[in-house]
Amino acid sequence: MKSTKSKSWAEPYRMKMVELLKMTTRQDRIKAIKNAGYNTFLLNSDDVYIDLLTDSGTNAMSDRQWSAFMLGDEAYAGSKSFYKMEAAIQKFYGYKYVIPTHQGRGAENILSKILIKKGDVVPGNMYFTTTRLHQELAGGMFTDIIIDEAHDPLNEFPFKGNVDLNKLDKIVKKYGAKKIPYVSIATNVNMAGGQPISMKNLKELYKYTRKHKIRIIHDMTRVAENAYFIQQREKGYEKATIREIVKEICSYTDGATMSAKKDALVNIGGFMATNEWDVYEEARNMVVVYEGLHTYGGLAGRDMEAIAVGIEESLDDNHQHARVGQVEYLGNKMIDYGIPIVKPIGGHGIFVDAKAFLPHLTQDQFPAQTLAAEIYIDSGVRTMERGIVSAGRKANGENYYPKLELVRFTIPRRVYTQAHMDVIAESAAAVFDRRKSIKGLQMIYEPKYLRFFQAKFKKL
Ligand code: PLI
Repeated sequence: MKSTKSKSWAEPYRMKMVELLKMTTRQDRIKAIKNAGYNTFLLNSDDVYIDLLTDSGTNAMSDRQWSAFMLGDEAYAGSKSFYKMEAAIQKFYGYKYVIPTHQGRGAENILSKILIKKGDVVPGNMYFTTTRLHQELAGGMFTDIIIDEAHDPLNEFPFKGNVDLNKLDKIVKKYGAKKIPYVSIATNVNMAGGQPISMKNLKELYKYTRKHKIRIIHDMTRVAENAYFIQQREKGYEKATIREIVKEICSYTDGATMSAKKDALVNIGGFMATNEWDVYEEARNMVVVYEGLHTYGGLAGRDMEAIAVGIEESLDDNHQHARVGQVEYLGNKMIDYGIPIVKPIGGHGIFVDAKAFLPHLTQDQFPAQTLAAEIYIDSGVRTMERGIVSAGRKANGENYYPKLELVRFTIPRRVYTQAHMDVIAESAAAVFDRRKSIKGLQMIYEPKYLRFFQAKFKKL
C-alpha cells in the first residue's frame, strides 16, 4: 500500500507481547565492559538495556510471521516452505533461481567460490566485512568504486551509495573486463552509513556493464530501505511504490545475495539468487557441501515460511515510512545536541563520527571502539564500532585505515519505541559533554578473521 505521507509517522502495528529488560547500574556496566575487553560484541546481552549492536536478526516478527512458523514443512527434501520462499523471491524481486542459505555470508561464500578465480578483481560500492572476506578467500581483490562523497561524513549528497563510473572504467582499462567476474553492488550501503544508490546511477552502471559483458551482483540485504529513499528523493519515483522500485532495482542486476535477517524481518536466514542457469546449477551442487540440501540450505522450514511473509511485509510503504522515520527521529535529536553524525541520516541506524567526537584520539587509539564502550557505560545502550577495527588488515598484514571511523547506533525493526530513542540520544549527549576526558584503547588480542567480533582491548 502507498504511504499516506502524513507529516508525522507512527508505527503501522501495535504490541501484543513485550520482552522485559534488565536494568543495570553504572558500576555493573563498568565491570561488564572491562570483562568484555571493551568490545561490545563480547558483552552478555543480559547486561544490555537497549541493544543497538545490529539490525541483523533482531527484528520483531509479526503475528502473521509467527503463525506462518506453524506451517513450516520440516521435510529434509522438497519442503513446501522452500517453494513458498522461492515464489516470494521470484514474485517480489524477479530473480529466476534461488538457493537458500543459513544467512547472508553463506550465500557470499558459495557465490564467491563459483564466480571468482585467483587474480580476479571485484569492484564494489564500498566493502562489507563478510562480503569482502569471501571475495578475498576465493582469490579476488576488492576495489572500492563508490563516489568520493561517501567517504565524507558531512557531505549531504542524497545518493552516497552511487558508483563512480570513471573509477570503474579505470579498473576495467587496467585489468581488462575478463578479470572482473562481477561488480558488487550493495543497496543502502551499510558501511557508508546506510546510504542509497540512485536508480539513475544503477541504470548507467547497467548500461556500462552490458557493453563490457560484466555481471552485476546485488547485495540486497537492505534493498527496501534503498527503495524508500529513491521514492522520497529521486525525480520520477515520487508516485512509485516501494514494491515497484525494488523490482526495478533487481531488474538491473544479474544475481544477488541476501541476508534476510535485515529487511526481510526474520531472526535467521538468507539466500543466493541468479538469473543464469549455469551459476544456479553450480550453486545447487555446492550448497549441499556447505549449507544443506538445495531446498533448505541450513534453514528450518519454519524460517523459510517467515521469510516469505517478511519479504512481503518489508515492501509495505507504511512500514518503511515508520522504519526510516524512527531512525530519522533519533538522528535529528542527536543533531540538535550537536553530536557529529553521518549525513544524510541513513536507513538502518545513526552513524556517529568518532573522529569528530573524539578528535584528541588517533585512529590507532580506536576512537569508535572507545566511544561504543563509553556509551555502554553511560546507559547500557549497546552500539557497534565501524572503523579501523572492522576494516581489519590487508592480505599483506597492514591495517586498512578507513576514512570513516564510526559508531553505529543500529535500530532493529519494530522493536523499540520513540521514548527509547529519547533515552539513546540523551546518553550520547551525556558522553559528548565529557568527551575531552575520554582516553583511547590498546588492542591486546586480535583474531585472524573479522577481528571486530572477538578482539579485546584495554584502556590506555
Ligand atoms: O550476517 P549475515 O551473514 O546474514 O549477512 C552478511 C551481510 C552481508 N551484507 C550486508 C550489507 C550486511 O550488512 C551483512 C551483515 N550485516 C550485519 C551482521 C550487520 O550488523 O550489519
